[in-house]
Amino acid sequence: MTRDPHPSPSSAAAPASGAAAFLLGDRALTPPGRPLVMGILNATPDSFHAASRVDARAAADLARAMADAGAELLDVGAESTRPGSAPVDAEAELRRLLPVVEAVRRVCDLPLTVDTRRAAVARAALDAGADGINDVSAGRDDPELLPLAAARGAGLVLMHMQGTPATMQTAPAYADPVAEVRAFLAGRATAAEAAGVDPRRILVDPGIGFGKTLEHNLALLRGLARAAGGRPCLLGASRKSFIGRLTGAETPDRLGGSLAAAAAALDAGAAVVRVHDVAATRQFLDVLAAIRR
Ligand code: HH2
Repeated sequence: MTRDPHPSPSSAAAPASGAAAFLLGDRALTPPGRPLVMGILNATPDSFHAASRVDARAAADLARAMADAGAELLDVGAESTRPGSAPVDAEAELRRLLPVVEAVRRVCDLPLTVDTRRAAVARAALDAGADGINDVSAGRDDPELLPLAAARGAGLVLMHMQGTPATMQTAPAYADPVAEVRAFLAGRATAAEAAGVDPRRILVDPGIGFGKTLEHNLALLRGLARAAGGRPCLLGASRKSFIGRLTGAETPDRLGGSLAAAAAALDAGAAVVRVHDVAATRQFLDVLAAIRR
């Protein structure tokens, strides 16, 4: 990863070893021949992986530990979007999120995204030092979110989801998941650009587990590069239920399967992997990338 407070368009646009460079706020990030590792912090009482749940005090410790373990970005969310989850109201989301963003910012300067579908929440987090917005609704839930990202020069993750978290696993259906996710992501990226977002600030994400069966998730992991359509891509597969469906393992025992998904991200030239296990993922990717070189 290189950090350049004054990125030039050419340095941000030059692809490095397969994965495209991108901007997160004013930071130019260049994947070093493998996906950058983004650590997950959840300011929630109910995120599906209990070890990712933090309050402000625990967030400072976890952020520091993740930085020491080799995290290159962090993502903080305050609303679980696991299958069957109900939305939290904006006030509660902000009450949970802000102290955690502030605590993370006090202990480390890593590039930081906030996982929210709400412009008001994102605005407050950007004011508190976040660099980007990770929107699992890809700008569909709040019409103010794309204009906010544009106005603030924020990084923007646009994720595919079929349905809503409350209902998405009821009966997901696709004729061709890779082609449909690719078309959706291309359309949302175009919408973001139309709202004024710099294309170098956009990452796309197939949304593993968001309105997908096991077969849909596997098709997207196989077809990740095609689904991304040439844009920098983020993959979030860490400890998700497709690993349990394949292996019978419960959430605390899904690290091995998560690393297999990280290998798929490396092979597809993904820019970022969003993970719960920073140390193991960094070591895995560093070694696998060296072998593949
Ligand atoms: N997955 C989760 C949440 N946010 N954002 C992106 N861009 N991509 C993902 O795959 C993704 C995401 C779900 O994981 P987690 O945050 O650990 O769980 P929960 O939603 O239960 O808090």
